[in-house]
Amino acid sequence: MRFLSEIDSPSDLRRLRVEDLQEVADEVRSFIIDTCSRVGGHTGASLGAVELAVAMHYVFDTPDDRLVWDVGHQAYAHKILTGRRDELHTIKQYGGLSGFLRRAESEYDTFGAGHASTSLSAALGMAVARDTKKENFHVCALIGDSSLAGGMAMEAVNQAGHLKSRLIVVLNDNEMSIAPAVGALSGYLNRIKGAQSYQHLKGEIGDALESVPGIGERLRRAAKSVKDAIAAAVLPGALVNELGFKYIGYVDGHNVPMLVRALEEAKKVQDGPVIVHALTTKGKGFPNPEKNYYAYHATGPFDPKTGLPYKSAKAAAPTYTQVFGETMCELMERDEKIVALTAAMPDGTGVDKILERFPDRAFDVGIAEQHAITFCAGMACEGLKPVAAIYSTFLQRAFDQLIHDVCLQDLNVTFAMDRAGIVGADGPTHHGLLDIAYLRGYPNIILMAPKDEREMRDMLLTAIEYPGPAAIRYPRGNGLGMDIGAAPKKMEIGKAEVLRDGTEAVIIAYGSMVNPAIEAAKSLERDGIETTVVNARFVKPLDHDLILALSKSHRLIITVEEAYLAGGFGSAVIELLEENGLLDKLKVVRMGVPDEIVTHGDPKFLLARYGLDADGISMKVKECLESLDDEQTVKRRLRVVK
Ligand SMILES: Cc1ncc(C[n+]2csc(CCOP(=O)(O)OP(=O)(O)O)c2C)c(N)n1
Repeated sequence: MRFLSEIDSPSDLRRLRVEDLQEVADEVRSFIIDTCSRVGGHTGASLGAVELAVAMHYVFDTPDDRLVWDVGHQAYAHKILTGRRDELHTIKQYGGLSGFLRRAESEYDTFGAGHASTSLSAALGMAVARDTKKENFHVCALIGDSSLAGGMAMEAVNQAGHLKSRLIVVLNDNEMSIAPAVGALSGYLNRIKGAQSYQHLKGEIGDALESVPGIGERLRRAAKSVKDAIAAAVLPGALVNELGFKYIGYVDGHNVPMLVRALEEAKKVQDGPVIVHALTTKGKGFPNPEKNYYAYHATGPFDPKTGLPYKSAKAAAPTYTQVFGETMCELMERDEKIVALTAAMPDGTGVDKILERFPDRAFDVGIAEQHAITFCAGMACEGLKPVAAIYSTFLQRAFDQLIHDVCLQDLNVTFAMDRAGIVGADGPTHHGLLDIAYLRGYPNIILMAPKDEREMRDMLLTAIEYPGPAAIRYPRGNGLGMDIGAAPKKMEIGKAEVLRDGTEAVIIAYGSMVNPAIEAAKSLERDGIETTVVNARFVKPLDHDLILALSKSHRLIITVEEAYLAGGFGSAVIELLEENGLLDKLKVVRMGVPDEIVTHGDPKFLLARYGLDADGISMKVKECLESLDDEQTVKRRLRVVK
């Protein structure tokens, strides 16, 4: 590495000649491929933005000038150039670099990200703060073509065009989201690209008019307005101008000198926002990209020569996502009112299979979770049965739509919340730990979580057949390997399942925690402690009768959930006991995630850290029983002393 080993900060980069920058980009690209082939990561997304990162750090005086990256998954080159090169191999691992941007990680990460479409709002806020404080730095946001279509980004465009604050927006247009980009905006961007030929047309018409011999001033002015009128009619970039943005482009997003020139031009725009439209290729430089879906977006470790993923040792059980997709296809076959929806995550949610099989009844709405939910509400008003498959963390975006448009109107919409719980390597922005709390507090909706993939199939049918809103949460990763051959059955709503009977304590587990609870109970049995284990199935409505009965026959209840404790499943149990005046009659202990940010890392390790595995649960049961014994001994002693 002729240059890269000497670049420890962007000021080292800025000492180089423009002519050397393409070679720097090549070195950065090789470095990303080498590192990601060993540890995985958002390889394709980051490879597409290498030249952009080099040019932006060259042209802007970072960190004084502010670079704001949307999502942050494409920012590996940015990390490499800002002093984190030698740590890149730790990315997404416990204690290592975040896979996204974090203000705490570097002064060059001006705004934390992970969710899409935030960069323009944040950058505009910074620009306005700069103007208010009479400071004079540049603010430059980088956003992908799909994230630009997100509602929030559009809201920011609207305000930016109105405010006329100095703001540079780099559009990283690779025509891809995780899957191919969808929507009318994507078509619009394609037409801008086609506008190169219109530009020629515009030039030719203008030149022809101007070359008329003896042209007077009026005719020249008329010629100019004809030229502009034709240009406005045929040049789609005009829309950008109408919204108050200047437009520079398009530029080859892999040509560093050209990008440098475009960004230098953008810096000169003083009177409002400017957009630099860069065309890039996702996975640029990835080995055999055309053969390899892995080039696009994110990868696990792969062979750097072939680009192919290393084979995993044994065929694992199907994932919850796969079972969801297959079950939906079965149910949609039987009931033509069922429709499915994803917000830009067709393969992540299993909706890809549904889109293939039922292209007219499945929708990818793009990165538009808010719209997605109200769109479902509209379909439900007309008697369809929409199922929105959205990760727990991204559904947070649509909180008000969920409440105001779906629950308040008691509409039949099913929320299939994939990646509920600790997701692991993607970390705090992606953990799905809040959905119980954010859904439990409002009437009408029912909430459930399956103990395994077979139960998920039954819950899916139950939710779809339920006439109001219903949500199912299920974790990332493989199911338990259950036989899923039987057709899904409707379940009784609000009914829990007793899996083991014991005398000493009750463990009431929700969803993904049922299996560890059973394992814990088996290990406790070996130590002579008999516990009752309940698969709660529903947090709303709770199985009141069962929980109240168990609270009368046991002295200890332990609730376990893979979610934040605040407002979670255990809180619901405590509320029930409190309402029935039972809280002082027994000990209730909640296990879950405390009030802290859960970092990134191996999910098994993170779960163990919070005691959310068989060992953690059995230890907690023993600890609680011991403390109860101590309390009772003390009470007995106190009685004797009295
Ligand atoms: C609110 C939200 N929804 C979904 C995602 C998942 N996601 C991460 S990156 C991505 C695609 C982004 O596409 P684009 O903005 O074009 O950037 P590219 O990856 O192509 O560089 C999606 C859908 C997310 N991060 N945030």
